[in-house]
Amino acid sequence: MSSQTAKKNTEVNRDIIEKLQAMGELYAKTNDKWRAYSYQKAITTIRRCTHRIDSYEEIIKLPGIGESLAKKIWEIIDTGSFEKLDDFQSSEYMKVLDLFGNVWGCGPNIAKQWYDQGFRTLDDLRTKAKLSHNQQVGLKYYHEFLERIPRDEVTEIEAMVKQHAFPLVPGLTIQTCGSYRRGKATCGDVDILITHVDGISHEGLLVPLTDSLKKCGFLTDDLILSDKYDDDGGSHVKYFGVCLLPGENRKHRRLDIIVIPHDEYACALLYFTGSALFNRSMRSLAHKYNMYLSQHRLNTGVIRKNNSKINMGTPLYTPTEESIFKYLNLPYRPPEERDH
Ligand code: DCP
Ligand code: MG
Ligand code: MN
Repeated sequence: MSSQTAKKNTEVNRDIIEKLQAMGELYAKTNDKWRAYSYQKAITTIRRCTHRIDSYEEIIKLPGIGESLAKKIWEIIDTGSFEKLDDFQSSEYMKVLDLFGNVWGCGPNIAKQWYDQGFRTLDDLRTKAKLSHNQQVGLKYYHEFLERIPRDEVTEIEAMVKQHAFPLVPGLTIQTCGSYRRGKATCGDVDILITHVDGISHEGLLVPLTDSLKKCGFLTDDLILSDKYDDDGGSHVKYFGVCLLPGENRKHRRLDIIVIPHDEYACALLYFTGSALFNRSMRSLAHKYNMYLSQHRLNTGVIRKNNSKINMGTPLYTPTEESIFKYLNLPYRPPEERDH
């Protein structure tokens, strides 16, 4: 798509698209996937219109837009406002879903269930809801987890992990990824990737490492510790938890650690550096070349049928992130340029 046409198209019906987008996002938050999807479809259709839409008859003729949605679009054009969106945005329901949706690990589904059970405040959750261990942790640090972590503090957290890891296994490669590696001034959490060049010394590291970090009081709560092989045959072991640096006025921070075999390093580094949006477009590009990019490897010669892989293909040699870009015919992009 030429970016010039795309720009012109979205400009001309921009107010409509923005309101539909906002409404679609609210539906997604309430887990109304069907409505969220039909809004998304309508947005795609309207983006393709090169002229200003100016009649109801025209809207109803557009593919994939039914009567009820067409009426709403006409309301936006005719009156410049969208009452249902305004009501929805200011409703108690949406405010509560936002509040609950910010408990770490809670999706729209759980937030909605809590609302339906009659809960309206964090205190309601604390005193009346039946919470899983992770939800209790998420609630305990609700406000702390919403605060961004200054970059310098991420560096301190990384140093603490290194200080406990190196005595266990000398020569480990320890790299902080996520938004930190993308150069952000503040981060939502700390994402640490660990491997060893010899290809074996990373094995069995995670449990002694987290034990050591618990003993000194740095790790305060566990969320996920997983050392299972996933369906891709990968052997990432991961720890999601909560840490607290020593000293006055410190805050509890979310810490993710992934330990991987060295031959998966470049793909894991690429994945864990993100952003999530960037990863999605890399994966769909791989798909186009009949390849498959995961956090473990890049496979070529993949055969798909109806979107499921009937032949997994063969893994390519990916010693560096650069090599992955090259296979996908992309110019290399440094981490700071991987937000989209
Ligand atoms: N990731 C992904 N898809 C997801 C979640 C994560 O591809 N659904 C990858 C890309 C992310 C990386 O994992 O960059 C780390 O995940 P985070 O949730 O920690 O995201 P960021 O570090 O990018 O941002 P933040 O500053 O919010 O932590
Ligand atoms: Mg992160
Ligand atoms: Mn993370």
